[in-house]
Amino acid sequence: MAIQLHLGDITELNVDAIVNAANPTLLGGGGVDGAIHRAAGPELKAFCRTLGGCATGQAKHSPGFALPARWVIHTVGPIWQGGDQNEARQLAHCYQNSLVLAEEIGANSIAFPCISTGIYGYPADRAARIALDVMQAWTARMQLTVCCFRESDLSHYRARLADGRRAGQ
Ligand code: AR6
Repeated sequence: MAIQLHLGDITELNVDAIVNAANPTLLGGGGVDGAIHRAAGPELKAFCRTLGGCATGQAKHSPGFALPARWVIHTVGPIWQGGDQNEARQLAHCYQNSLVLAEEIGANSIAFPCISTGIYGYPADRAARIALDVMQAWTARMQLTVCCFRESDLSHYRARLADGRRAGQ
């Protein structure tokens, strides 16, 4: 199955699992995290209190509560510090660990935001390459969507996917 690109609000997507770009407390924040908590309702925060936080690169799941998605997979992206602090590896771990967890809980479809590219400052084009490198290995197992909130992010993904097609991937 081809990777789907979507421009819009991830909280509206009717998929089995949406991924949240959270912080290590898992207790909510701004950006997509704030939007997910608002749309899911206060039960999400109450549930997340029981999860005991999450380390960078790891993932934990919760129900979606009032969201159309059945589950939320919370992952914590790296804060961009210039690129020599293992950020690329940690970002790849976010995608990989979210996918492993999604498969464990039985999700057949999953939507990702552009993790770390907002408040955490990761350069969007580099992040798109990492995200797609990990996702490409999962296309036979799950329906994958990248949910971009900004047109510019969508352009990065479109360009990367077109490069891949030209290279015969
Ligand atoms: N749907 C989809 N994508 C969105 C939405 C939405 N409703 N809202 C924003 N984005 P960010 P980070 C995009 O800042 O960089 C929080 O406070 C946004 O345009 O949400 O990983 C957490 O608690 C960008 O492309 O997450 C952490 O403290 C992408 O989501 C911190 O921010 C990620 O931007 C995490 O920072």
